[in-house]
Amino acid sequence: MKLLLTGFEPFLDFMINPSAEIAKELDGQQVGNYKIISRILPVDFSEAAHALSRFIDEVNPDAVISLGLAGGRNRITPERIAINCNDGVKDNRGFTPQDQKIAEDGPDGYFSKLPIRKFVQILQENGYPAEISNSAGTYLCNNVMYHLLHKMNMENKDCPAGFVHIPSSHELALTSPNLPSWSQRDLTEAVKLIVTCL
Ligand code: PCA
Repeated sequence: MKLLLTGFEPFLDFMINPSAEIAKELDGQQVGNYKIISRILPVDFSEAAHALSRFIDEVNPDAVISLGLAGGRNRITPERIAINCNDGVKDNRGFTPQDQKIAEDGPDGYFSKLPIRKFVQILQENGYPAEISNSAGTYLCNNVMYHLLHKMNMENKDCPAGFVHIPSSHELALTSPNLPSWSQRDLTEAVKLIVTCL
């Protein structure tokens, strides 16, 4: 079976995006039941969802995990819910949305279709700090999670799909002070572990 794994390009003052590094490292690997196929998404409100949709149509995955950096969080945080709202700081094209709906006729929110409780359990059992997050924010990560689940819903696809935020890597913390950070190797191992839960 195929798993589409997405990461994001760097954004704001974050010179490296460890979510993209994980995606690149795992691309082509067999993990548990899944062959991982990775793609990188732009931090761009007008493009990210189109890119994601194209990747899903191209790969036709049996599961989708999207990853993003939550700079400042010290643990892996599988997201419980995406909300129908774009708002935030500027994206990589300089666009700053305010109080915008993501899908005019879409529901207010979508719950993750990933086993997020199992993710937290397996991570903790293996010594990786993890916690369910009840807000993916209103920036690109929420936007991509919402679009992912909206697409699955509209196309009647019932497969594991959702979003996981990851903390900073040490490499990123070197250039962005005051960020709690993990080794890139631990970040990648943690993502491999959650894939084995599917
Ligand atoms: N994190 C941002 C967008 C890109 C990323 O990696 C977010 O949490 O919305």
